[in-house]
Amino acid sequence: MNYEDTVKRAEKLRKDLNYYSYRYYVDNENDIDDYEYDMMMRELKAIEEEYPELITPDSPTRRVGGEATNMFESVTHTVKMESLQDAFSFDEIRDFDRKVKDAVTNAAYVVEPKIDGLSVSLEYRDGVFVRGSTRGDGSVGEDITANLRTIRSIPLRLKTDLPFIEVRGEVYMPHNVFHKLVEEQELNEEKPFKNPRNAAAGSLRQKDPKITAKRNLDIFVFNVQQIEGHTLNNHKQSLDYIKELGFKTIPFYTEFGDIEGAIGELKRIGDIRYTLPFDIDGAVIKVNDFEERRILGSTAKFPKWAIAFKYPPEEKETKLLNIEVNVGRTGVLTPTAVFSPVLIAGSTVSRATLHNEDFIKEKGICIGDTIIIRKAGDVIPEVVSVKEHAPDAVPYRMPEICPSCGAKAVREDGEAAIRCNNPDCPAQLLRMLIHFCSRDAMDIEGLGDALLNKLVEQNMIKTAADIYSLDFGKIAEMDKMGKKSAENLKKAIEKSKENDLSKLVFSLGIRHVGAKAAKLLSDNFGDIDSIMNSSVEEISKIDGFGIIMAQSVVDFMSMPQSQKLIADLKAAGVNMKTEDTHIDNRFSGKTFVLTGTLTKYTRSEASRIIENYGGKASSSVSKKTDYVLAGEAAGSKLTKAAELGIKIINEDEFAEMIK
Ligand code: 0OX
Repeated sequence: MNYEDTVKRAEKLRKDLNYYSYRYYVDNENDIDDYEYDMMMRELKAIEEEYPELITPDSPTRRVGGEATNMFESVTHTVKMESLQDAFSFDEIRDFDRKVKDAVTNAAYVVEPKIDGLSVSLEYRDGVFVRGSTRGDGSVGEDITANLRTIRSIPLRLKTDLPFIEVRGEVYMPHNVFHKLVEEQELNEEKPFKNPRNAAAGSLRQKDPKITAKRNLDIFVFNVQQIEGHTLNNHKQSLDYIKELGFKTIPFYTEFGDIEGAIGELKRIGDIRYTLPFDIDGAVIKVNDFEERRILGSTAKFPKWAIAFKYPPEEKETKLLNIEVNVGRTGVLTPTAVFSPVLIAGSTVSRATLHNEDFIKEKGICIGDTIIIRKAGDVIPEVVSVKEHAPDAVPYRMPEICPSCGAKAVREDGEAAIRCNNPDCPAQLLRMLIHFCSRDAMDIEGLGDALLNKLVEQNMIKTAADIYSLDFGKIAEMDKMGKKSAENLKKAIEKSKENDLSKLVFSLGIRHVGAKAAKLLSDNFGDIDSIMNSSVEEISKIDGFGIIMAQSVVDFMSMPQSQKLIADLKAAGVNMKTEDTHIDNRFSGKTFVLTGTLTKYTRSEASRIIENYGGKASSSVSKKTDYVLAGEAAGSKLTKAAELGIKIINEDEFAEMIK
């Protein structure tokens, strides 16, 4: 391709990629398959690498590329980013309407949801995104252009080359993205974000835009701050217009001729608020007409033509029927409030954790009390307070003995938890077994809580390995069972022997090791013996593992009971290896030697990858060696490889080879 053609090709790729991205992230339409999209992106990146002068600010490659900064530059907002006056009742809304009517007659209103995120300004010159900033104090914010570029629903180029426009929007984190992020943070033993708003704030103020890029933030644009080259007369018209320009506008905005219509819409939004896939913290009523807005003007703090109605967090009253104490897999006694079912923040709940003894004491909770329930972050039910004590209320006391085995339950110094330390506690065994058989673990259909309970009670199961030597004749004779069910159970147990190693590792119930961590362990080590023989140092090298998780694995594997359990499971024929992840034969006939300290992979992981691609990992360098993968502080093997003229690669080059 000659230079002229390359310029044209880059332009076309940019245009097409921006178009498909808009369709996907704004319209929710997938017009192209991921592979084709990735190939186009790769081609554009290659062109830009060779001809950096062809990089434009609206290139889709710029979304993820920005460098980390130490400081955000300040941005003075030409048009102030005002905040809103709040109202907490419809009477306050009617007061607002009266004040509006004192200045203008027949004002029409637009009502829209108030997204619970972070307000930002986006500036476009000649249709190209040139700057994005935070609201800050409304007058001066911070330049976060690089971070905003990573948000796929923010257009880098508008559909019209308008001379200038500044819009305002709210950056937020959708619920599904938030839940996934929290799951990952828990897996990595990081402190999880409390709610989607905090998560969005934390992600947007990242000094490294690459982190923001991974957070899948989104935006709703709700205002035109400034515009040149086009005239707008009212709010509704301006939202319709910016939607045409390619912005993802606030999801619904409706015009009403009078305040009662607007109040009806506030009620409607209130009714659907828990069905939306993002958080709102209210709804906004705005005077529609711009000339009327000008007449109304602003106070020092907020415009007089708009008001935010705040919905109270939904709280419900209910009766505390009981406090149940359960013994967890690790022996901790956890109290749970059981109350009359209530519909709250979108679903019916009847239970909430009471955490521990101190929590119950602080709130003064007694069985029979009328309590107030709320959903923390609109998700997890929690007991807010006691509204009224039952007439015969007595302060609740946690049991001093384990409700399952009767052993003394102890609260150790400095711990909030009360624990049963009896290793033979049937409740702990039962919990362990329920977990062992659950879907993400060994997935044994038919071996549910009730049957496991019976099997434990009848001493037919003392450890998880006993599941593999059950007497199905006896089971067939048990209440509610029969021959057919026993046969099906036998089949399900047999089938579970073939499970992938990751399921087995998860089923062991190692503290801090969830399904994802179990998968990482099995992918990295390949078989149970390698996991058992690994050190804290080796395990903590796995991306996603911290020291506490690694230590927990090593502690578990060093316990004689764990070793016996694994040996018994092995003897019963349970698979102890991960599935063959052979992908292709790109390393067929090639021998690699690993040397030095690797930072991206553990040694066993790198070896497994090489083997998965048909290669061989060897420990000593010889003429037959094809590659030496050298980490930090590599020693004699590296010297020998250099002498023999063997290709030496670093971890980045290795990563490229296995892409
Ligand atoms: C929101 C939101 C915030 C524009 C002029 C005064 C306040 N969070 O969704 N602010 C405004 O209005 C601004 N509208 C919104 N929808």
